[in-house]
Amino acid sequence: MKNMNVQRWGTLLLGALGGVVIALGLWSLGDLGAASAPAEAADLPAPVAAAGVVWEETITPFLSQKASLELAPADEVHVANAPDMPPPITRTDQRIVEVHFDVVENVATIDPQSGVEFETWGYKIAGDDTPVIGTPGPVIRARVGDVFRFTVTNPPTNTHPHNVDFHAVTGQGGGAADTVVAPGETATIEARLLYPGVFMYHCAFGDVPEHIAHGMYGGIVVDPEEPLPAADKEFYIVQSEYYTDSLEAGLSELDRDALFDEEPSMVVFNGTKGALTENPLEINVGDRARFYFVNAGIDLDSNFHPIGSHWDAVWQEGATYSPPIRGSQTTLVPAGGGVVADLIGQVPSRIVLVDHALTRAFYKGAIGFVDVAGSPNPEIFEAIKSP
Ligand SMILES: [Cu+2]
Repeated sequence: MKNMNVQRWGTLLLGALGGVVIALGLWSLGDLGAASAPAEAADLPAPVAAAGVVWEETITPFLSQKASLELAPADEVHVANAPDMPPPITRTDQRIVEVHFDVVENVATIDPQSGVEFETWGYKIAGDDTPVIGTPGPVIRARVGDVFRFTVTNPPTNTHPHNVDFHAVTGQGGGAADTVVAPGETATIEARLLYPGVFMYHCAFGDVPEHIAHGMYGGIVVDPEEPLPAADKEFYIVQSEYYTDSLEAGLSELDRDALFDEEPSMVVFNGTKGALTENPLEINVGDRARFYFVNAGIDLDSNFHPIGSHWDAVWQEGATYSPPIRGSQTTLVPAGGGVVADLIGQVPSRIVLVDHALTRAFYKGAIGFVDVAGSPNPEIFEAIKSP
């Protein structure tokens, strides 16, 4: 996509030149105004164009003809189960990326410590024998401009129709209208991935909050044409809510009053309470760790914070075409949104990932650990007097 880079920078240059022309025009208008205005108005500074604001007519890539596209290389990985990420897409051309999901309906233990069980619905990689409860669904990874050929199968043993709305897909309902599958049915869509970023997907069939409350969501990462700076470790985390009518051991039911009132009984990372505390993520001192984070909601915004660290870089709203902000403490992730956030392992420690609405972290499950291994660095931290 060398041509695209040239085109993009050309557009930027034209935009910048346009800004200068507008600024000069406004400046000369201001000058004219000053000549005929009362004396006090003449003291006002001349208007100038806002520095650094360049408008690009479009940020979607030039699309190679769909009929000319080949399948992505056989060794390129496009799906993974949380908290793993497939490696970044390194090719520079557009391809067809094929992904096949099976719908999962089962009963799962969503809090192993207390033994709370719940009827969970979700998605799994078709043909994958890894034991998963299907929530969150697998992460998908492709490259902007790719054709995303997605197939979903609802096994005949299931009892409900389902579908998928991809926030990365441009088309009716993000694909939901054309992926409705009753038990025993299979559907396929092809969609052009027009924007890079990290996006939510979810079931959007029937009583949509009910389907999401049972666990039908996940994330899709669309890599930009110009890759992000390399990270040493990458992780996939989904925040979500359960509305159970009980927190006791055994099967709980969906609490519809709590769902209506937007008062979840559990707020979790990666589908079960304790998923990332029983199995901490591991990095080393010096690592840049990147989190592809989706807030599936249903209802709560997430205040994503790494206790004992910083977000070194944050691509807000997961919009990776735009530059990141640097050096943030807590990033706000709306329900139905995502973020790409980096931290750097600076000293050996346990970094605690939380939704910093801390009731959710300490009482409801929105907490996870990142264990940083390596040598201490007293230049950055040391305890001077232990009690
Ligand atoms: Cu569904």
